[in-house]
Amino acid sequence: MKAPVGSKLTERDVTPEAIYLNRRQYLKASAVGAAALMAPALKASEAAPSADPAPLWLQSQNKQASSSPFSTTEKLTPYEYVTGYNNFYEFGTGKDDPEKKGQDFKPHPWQVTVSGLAEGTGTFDLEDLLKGLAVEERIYRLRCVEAWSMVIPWLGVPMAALLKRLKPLSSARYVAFETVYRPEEMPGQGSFFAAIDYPYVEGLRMDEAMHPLTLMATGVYGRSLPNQNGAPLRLVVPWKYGFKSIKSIRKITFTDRQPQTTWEKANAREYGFYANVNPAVDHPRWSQAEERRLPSTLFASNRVPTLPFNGYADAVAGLYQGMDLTKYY
Ligand SMILES: Nc1nc2c(c(=O)[nH]1)N[C@H]1C(S)=C(S)[C@@H](COP(=O)(O)O)O[C@H]1N2
Ligand SMILES: [Mo]
Repeated sequence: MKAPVGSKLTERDVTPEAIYLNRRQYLKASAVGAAALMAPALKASEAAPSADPAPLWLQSQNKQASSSPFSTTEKLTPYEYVTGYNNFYEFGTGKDDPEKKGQDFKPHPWQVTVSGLAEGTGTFDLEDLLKGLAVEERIYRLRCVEAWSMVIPWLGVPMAALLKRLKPLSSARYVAFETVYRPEEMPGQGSFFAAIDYPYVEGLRMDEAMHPLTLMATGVYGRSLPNQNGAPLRLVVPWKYGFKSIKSIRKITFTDRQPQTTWEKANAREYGFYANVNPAVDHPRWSQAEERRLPSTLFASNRVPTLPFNGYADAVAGLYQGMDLTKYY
């Protein structure tokens, strides 16, 4: 296996979770309440691991992250699982393919093309797109439609802050996202037997995209995103199944029509546009009532009940008032 681009260490050599856990101990010991919440989440002395291959501007923006009151206090899923058990079919369908086969992918330099119903259309360098936006740490549950889940400490900017600077027109009712298409760096995209169409596409209703919980992630576990987690920029929508959280975003399009999404195109009966986590609506081939909270083993399967909207119902159920969620799954 190759080391990450621009470094001699592999991610596992640097045990960032140890750094992370130390910091949490420190936060607990030093202060409580609002003051602690406002403190920078990452101290200079606890810099991202040296394996972080991102450009310095991004490392430094991520390092200034502040903690968020939206974070869960549940036990974090270990770094090895967050970065070693992934779905990123562009690199293969095995859970360890993205880490193993994703290391030749080059997420820098990066540009994002914005089009459609907005004033701020054009192609932007990632640095300019993110400039001046405050990064937050958000510890969220991630619930995959396959019925496993993790607790992940993301870094990122509120999607609303990013989209507002693109000045969407009032006629924009949806926002669509597209993953980069680079078959030469993403072996799954070139595969003749690909399970899904590429580029991967996703979308949100505008009010979902602007919701305060919706994050444009730029990092995880105190460092910039590893390739397998969707470097350099990926969506995180914690109340929806994981497949909505599109990785390595290259295009953003504002539109007045509900965008097509990859998994709906692949199998509309099994995967809908909304994809809100819902224990009451089973997948046609399995129950969604419970999930395996990773790590789970043969002896400790770690089953926990799945909660409506993945536990974020208080914050988001209002977005779907009057909608039949068995129909709009
Ligand atoms: N471009 C792209 N984005 C993607 C996927 C993918 O295959 N390709 N998989 C999705 C699925 S099914 C899940 S569960 C999450 C997994 O994110 P993680 O690997 O960072 O935990 O990414 C989502 N985003
Ligand atoms: Mo998923």
